[in-house]
Amino acid sequence: MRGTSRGERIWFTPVGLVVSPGTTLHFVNRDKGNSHTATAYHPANYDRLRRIPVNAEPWDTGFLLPGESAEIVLKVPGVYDYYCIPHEMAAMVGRIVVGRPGEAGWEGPMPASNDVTPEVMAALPSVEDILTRGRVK
Ligand SMILES: [Cu+2]
Repeated sequence: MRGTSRGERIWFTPVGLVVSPGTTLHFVNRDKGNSHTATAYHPANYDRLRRIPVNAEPWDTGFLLPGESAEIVLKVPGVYDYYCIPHEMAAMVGRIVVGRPGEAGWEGPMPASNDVTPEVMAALPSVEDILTRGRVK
């Protein structure tokens, strides 16, 4: 989680990442000027449409103050999209690919819907790009 000193721009970096199933991920707020969340798109989180694999556990870090962090473990293969609650409108979103397409149970990415804006969809790197580069800044 990053941001400019006056908060004109905020973002997740990397915005796209591929990991193996069972990897522990740390969300760290390195933005001195803002609190952020990393929140999975899922009905359990504010009744959003699911954008993680059907058998995956949804997560919501809650608000992380500057310097705070939270960790999650992603076990189910597939594509996970998440957002920052106060900054989703600024397209502060990210995508994690767990495993590779074709692995048992692999699911995603979810198609566009009325639940997310075109700006959010445009900010999510493609699965192909993430798989090719490993991490998208
Ligand atoms: Cu944020």
